[in-house]
Amino acid sequence: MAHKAGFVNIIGNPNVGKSTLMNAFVGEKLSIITSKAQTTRHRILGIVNGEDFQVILSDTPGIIKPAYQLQESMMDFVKSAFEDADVLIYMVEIGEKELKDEAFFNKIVSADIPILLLLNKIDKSNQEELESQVQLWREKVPNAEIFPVSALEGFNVKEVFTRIIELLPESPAFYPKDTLTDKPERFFVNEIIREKILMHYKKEIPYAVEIDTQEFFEEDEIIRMRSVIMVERDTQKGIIIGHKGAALKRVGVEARKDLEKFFGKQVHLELYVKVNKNWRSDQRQLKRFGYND
Ligand SMILES: Nc1nc2c(ncn2[C@@H]2O[C@H](COP(=O)(O)OP(=O)(O)OP(=O)(O)O)[C@@H](O)[C@H]2O)c(=O)[nH]1
Ligand SMILES: [Mg+2]
Repeated sequence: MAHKAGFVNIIGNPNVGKSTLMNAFVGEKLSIITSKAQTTRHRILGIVNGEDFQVILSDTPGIIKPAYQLQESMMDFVKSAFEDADVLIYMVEIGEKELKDEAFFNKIVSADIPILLLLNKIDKSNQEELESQVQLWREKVPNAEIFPVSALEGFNVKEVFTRIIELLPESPAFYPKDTLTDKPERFFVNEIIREKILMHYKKEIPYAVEIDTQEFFEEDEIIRMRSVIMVERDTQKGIIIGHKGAALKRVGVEARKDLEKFFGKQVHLELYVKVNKNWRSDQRQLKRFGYND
């Protein structure tokens, strides 16, 4: 059989389960997952390699109307995912009625590449609701093939993968066959720490935070890391640290456990908190943190 390879890009509203799906395909926790919207801020590649195929998946941020520069950059990642897709996965969740951005939606319905519309979280649904939802999306996106799935429970995930392989063009691999992602180690350190921030702080705090891992030294027995948690204001710094440092300590302990699992090695993690006023609206800073590239 001829070798197949191509880009399969996952887009959709925030919180529908895009990252859960990518991790399920790859079999690794490459993308962080939380119950909060706008968990994913980057375009993250997850590569599945087989003897005669290479599927290059892209997880992307949920589609929103941008309110500040960081969100503009997030939506640029989504736009780029339209440009190089061989197959587009449009993920919606049970009960969802429309994509929040009409321009993106119009791009999907007029796309000339195969579209797989994945109706996710069907584990939360029943037969009757499922049938009416499938009907609804069939009318809205007539150019798509519809698959009801549960990314969380793995329902229909294999079947979708088989269909992806069928749809991929014949092509040699784009990346060496042992490649899993395009992101460097420090990126995953940042993300694992940010996941703990999303989990443990409320309201605007997680959205005002960016992580900058400044040191990553791998020794024989241990990896030593030093990361800065950046916030926009002094009051946010106080909240992150918490009474007698307890809140920050919890983030550190939980992140270290996950980092040890991710890297398969003992980890020493030093965390600092720094105020960096308005980093979310500063083009130069955003570029430094890997947005706008
Ligand atoms: N019940 C159920 N929950 C799911 C399923 N897939 C994902 N979730 C949950 O939905 C929430 C969001 O999942 P994510 O994978 O982070 O969603 P996302 O689309 O990547 O979100 P953003 O990155 O914020 O755009 C998490 O709490 C997941 O556990 C599913 O099939 N069933
Ligand atoms: Mg995500």
